[in-house]
Amino acid sequence: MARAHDTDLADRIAVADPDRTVTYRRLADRVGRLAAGFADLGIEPGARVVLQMPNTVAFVETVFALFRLGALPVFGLPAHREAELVGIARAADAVAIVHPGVHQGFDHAALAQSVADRVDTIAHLIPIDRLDEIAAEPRTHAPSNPSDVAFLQLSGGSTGIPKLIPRTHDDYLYSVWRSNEVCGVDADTVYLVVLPVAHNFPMSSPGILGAIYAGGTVVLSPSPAPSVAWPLVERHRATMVGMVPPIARLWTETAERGSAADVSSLQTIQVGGARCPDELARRIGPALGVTLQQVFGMAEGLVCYTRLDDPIDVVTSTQGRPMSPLDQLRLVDEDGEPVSVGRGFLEVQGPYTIRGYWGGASPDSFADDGWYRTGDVVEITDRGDLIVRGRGGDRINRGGEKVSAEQLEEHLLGHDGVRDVIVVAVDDAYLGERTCAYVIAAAPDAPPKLPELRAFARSRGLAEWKLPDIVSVVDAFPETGVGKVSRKRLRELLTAQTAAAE
Ligand code: J2J
Repeated sequence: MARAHDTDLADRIAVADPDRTVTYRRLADRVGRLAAGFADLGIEPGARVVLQMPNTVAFVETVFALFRLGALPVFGLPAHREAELVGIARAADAVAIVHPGVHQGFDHAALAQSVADRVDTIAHLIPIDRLDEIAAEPRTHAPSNPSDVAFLQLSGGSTGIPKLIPRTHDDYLYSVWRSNEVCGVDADTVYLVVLPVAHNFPMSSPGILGAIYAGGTVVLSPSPAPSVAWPLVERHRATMVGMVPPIARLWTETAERGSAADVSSLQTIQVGGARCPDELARRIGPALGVTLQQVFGMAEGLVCYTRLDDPIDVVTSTQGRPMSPLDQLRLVDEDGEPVSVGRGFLEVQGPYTIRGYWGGASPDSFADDGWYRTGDVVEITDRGDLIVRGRGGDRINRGGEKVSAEQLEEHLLGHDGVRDVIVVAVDDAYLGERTCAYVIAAAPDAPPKLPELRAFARSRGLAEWKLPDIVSVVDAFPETGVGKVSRKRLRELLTAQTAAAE
């Protein structure tokens, strides 16, 4: 892998956003000063700090400063609201929240304060624009052990009690290093971030850590919209970008219509987070003049990539194969028994896949021998490539953002007009899946309406993407055929009924 010599690196651009451009020298200096500043506040090695930060240079500086100190960033998202942040902060016993103040018209300072009011361990609320004031004279901090937990990621579709994912320095670095090899990342790579940067995909596949590890450049876009992101591609000559399928569709259609922006520097577009329809996959390369790379990954570990030199039909119809020869996969049926056909629920173990959540949450997510149960139904081709066919009905994949059916049901059940509710995924041409709440009304003559239930879920402190898209009022749920009403079985039956009705 081509790496910049250290002497050259100092003056190269490490990170840029629309407002700031920072060289490696400046980044290193700033990280040292912020690490000292966090330590002066009383944040100790091992302490957890919830980040709710938009796509800016400050995010990168803060994450590296916490790493330097040995404190653990907990990767919240700007879209999270009170219910999520309280759950995350409690599960992590967090001592601080770093927030953006007023951002896109929303008062995150007030949100952080209400979280602090409810979570005793929170001692510091740090607005991003006060990071400068905190910064102090750099000093040496005791190095972390490679096998220490480096940070906590969030599991997609967490229920009421969030599943926090403990990733260690060595496991994550291995995944970043291997990703760089597979994705051809080197010192000439200019990696553009258009997804929320705290997601595992833009962090590590190969993401900002891959680009920085190789001495390349990271460019952070505040939005994935072509009108915002393409001028940044042009200005920084971005070579690589990772996105979810709905964004890929938007970029492809914009390019097919003909656009004035020059995006010819782009070499690779990675698409993952949700299933990329084959039809879209075939259009991306020709429309944007790039190599498409499909990525099937998860914050718990396993990441699969199509290879840059794979035959075009493999690239457009599969989600690739594991990045490491040490990743082990097996397919099982609903009861966890091995299947002999090449299709089933995927379970995985390997050098960078976790064997348990933080604090032992959700033990059912792991088989008795520690393998991670992904919940995804996949098919493995003769060549060893994976095709994602779906997943169990507990989680909706809304254009890459995951929604826990169970969590939304719990919240909607709190509404006076709802006697019972089951949340399922319905197919959607743009997002892949949308959220449908089947509701049995408390008063059949006055069933609750969609806007009312959305407003209610919002008032309970849920992120916007988790609010129901569709409400369907029914008199009763289908018979499950078993004595005990299993919500899992009901979700499956309703999903099947909805699909049949389309
Ligand atoms: C179908 N489903 C997919 C794909 C993820 C790289 C890329 C993505 C993530 C991510 C990530 C999919 N086709 N190509 O962490 O490093 C669904 C699966 C999976 C879940 C994980 C990375 N790519 N998925 O999306 O933790 O259901 O990670 O189990 O957010 O997304 O979600 P998450």
